[in-house]
Amino acid sequence: MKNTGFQLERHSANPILGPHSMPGADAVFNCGQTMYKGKTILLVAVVLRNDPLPRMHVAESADGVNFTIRPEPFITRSELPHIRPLDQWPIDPRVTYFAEEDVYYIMRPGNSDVGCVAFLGKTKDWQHYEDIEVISLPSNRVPCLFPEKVNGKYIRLDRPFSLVYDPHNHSQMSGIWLSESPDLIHWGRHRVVLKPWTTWNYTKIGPTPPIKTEQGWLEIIHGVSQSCSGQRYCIGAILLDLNDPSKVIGNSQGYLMCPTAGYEFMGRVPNVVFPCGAIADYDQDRLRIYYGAADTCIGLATGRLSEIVDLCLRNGK
Ligand code: BMA
Repeated sequence: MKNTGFQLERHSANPILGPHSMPGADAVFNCGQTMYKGKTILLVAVVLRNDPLPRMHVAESADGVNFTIRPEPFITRSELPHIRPLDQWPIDPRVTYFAEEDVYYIMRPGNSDVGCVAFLGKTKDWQHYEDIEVISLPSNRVPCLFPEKVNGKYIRLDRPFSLVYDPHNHSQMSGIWLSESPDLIHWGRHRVVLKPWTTWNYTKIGPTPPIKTEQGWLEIIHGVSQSCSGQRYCIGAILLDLNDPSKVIGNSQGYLMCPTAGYEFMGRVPNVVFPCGAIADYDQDRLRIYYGAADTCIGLATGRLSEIVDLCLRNGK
């Protein structure tokens, strides 16, 4: 395997959000991320000390570092009768701005006692949220939407819990799949994109909403491995073909970041850096990743967009 010394750079103000940012919070963590009217918007998962159900709040920032969390939740357990029974642990939102429709789609896992499904919702203005549909059977986690149609179809990535037995290392693993839809509700033509391939991710990998670049769709992923002290979550990247995004054309091979900071080790779930998306500042050739750390707080990590794409292309499939 090709080695890489590349590492994302942690912001000196990390953790930029956490339980300290909101009265009564036990955790402010994994967040969807996007730009709205020049501001950075994070849709953060919040666990309160005295409420058994997480909720999602909007956090806004003019400089991308100092955030204000709105006190009222933006997404709570759905009221819709076809969604509510499946919506027992609302976390991990993945936000996609769909320019053609000027709408922000939010995909999230619906955790429930009959399994984990995928939900679709949307907002136009970050004031009103609308749940739309249940868009997968269980077990399916980590659903996320492409920011534009490809060959006339909506495209999504996700991770079905297809616990495939790997005869080579006697383990089970789950990988990334792609599907397409004419209307965002009905999904089909499922394709395997990638299965776990190496030490830092051999248990499972999961996608985030892709970032368009000239060379391909940049996909920031998480990867999970297992040791005698539990699971470790790292961050990596792959590059997908622009016209056939089921085809992997680049791979960072090594991780871009693994837990090394104190706030990534110490918390509710130690040893976790977890991305739900990334923001490309094309004019500055910069990628910003707001990642959940130890399921407790949020860190900001950055890297040069072109360097990450080059790394994927250089290190290959
Ligand atoms: C995953 C998700 C994430 C979480 C991670 C580590 O399965 O549930 O929300 O950050 O586990 O606990």
